[in-house]
Amino acid sequence: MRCRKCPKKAIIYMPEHRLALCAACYSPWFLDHTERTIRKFKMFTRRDRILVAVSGGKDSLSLWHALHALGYEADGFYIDLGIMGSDHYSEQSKQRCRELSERIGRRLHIVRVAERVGAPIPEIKDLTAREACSACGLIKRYLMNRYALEADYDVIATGHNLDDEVAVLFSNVLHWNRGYLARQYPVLDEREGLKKKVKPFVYFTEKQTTVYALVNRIAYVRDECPYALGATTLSYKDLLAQLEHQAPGTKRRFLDGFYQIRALFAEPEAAALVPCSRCGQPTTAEVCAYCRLIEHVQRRRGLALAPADVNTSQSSLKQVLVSDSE
Ligand code: Q46
Ligand code: ZN
Repeated sequence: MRCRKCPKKAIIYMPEHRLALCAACYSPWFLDHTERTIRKFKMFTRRDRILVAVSGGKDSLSLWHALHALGYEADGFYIDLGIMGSDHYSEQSKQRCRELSERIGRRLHIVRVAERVGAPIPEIKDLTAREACSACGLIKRYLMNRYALEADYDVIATGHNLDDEVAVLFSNVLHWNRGYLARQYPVLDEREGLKKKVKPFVYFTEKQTTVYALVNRIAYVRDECPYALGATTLSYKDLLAQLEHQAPGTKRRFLDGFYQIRALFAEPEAAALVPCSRCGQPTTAEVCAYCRLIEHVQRRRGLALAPADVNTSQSSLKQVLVSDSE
């Protein structure tokens, strides 16, 4: 098959766009589509400072690379979860992030969960009754938001792709999770201490972000996190892949159709956010879930509470957090 834009051999055919492209024509197409999504949802401008949450995987590293290539001011933010496994997952992931940081000349901030919470994710899982992903998700959301606030970034960007978003949407519809449906959107505006969050890759399939990483020789971690069971999500992805195969464009239509009616799920009154009495970050309770988790972990470990995370003022937090940067 030939490239639609030049006589070279195509490396990818995208049936949903009825488009075949060669390696040289693929990146310009991909960047153009990234830019269109950013504008469509008014995600950010070239005056904004963007913090890209990078995990070492293909989606987030491709996002960082693409935003830099488009001329945006984008730095990386890596959370070291302390997950080892047989392939030293966290170490490898961090290394891939460092490599891209050096290559594009943008700053990579690194925060270690073991230092902030008092234990790495595998130990937190053992010390609490929580699933690894539940604790991990809570910690990542908290640290990302707090870091973006303390280091004065305007927006947090994540590499969620179309396959992720559609599988989550499918699951939320299947279970009528109205609260989650209300918040499933490529842009969540800033409010009461919560930074703006955006997903510029929301219209790209996993295959498309992989091809972008390969064409641009971005080294990424291919292994999944050992806790990524995801059996249910994977079965949804398989099901949706079948539907997409039979009728290309189904996933995109499903997602766009939902975005048009999403307002139906808006909660009449979102719970008011107040500053956590321990750390000052926004929460609906007196003490936020992150501070409660830290207390639980440190009590179980018999440690004294870390001054960096509990009962500290905003100014000293800034020092503590920014000192982790690399
Ligand atoms: S990193 Fe963390 Fe994921 Fe690993 S422990 Fe679960 S949530 S699977 S994106
Ligand atoms: Zn708190």
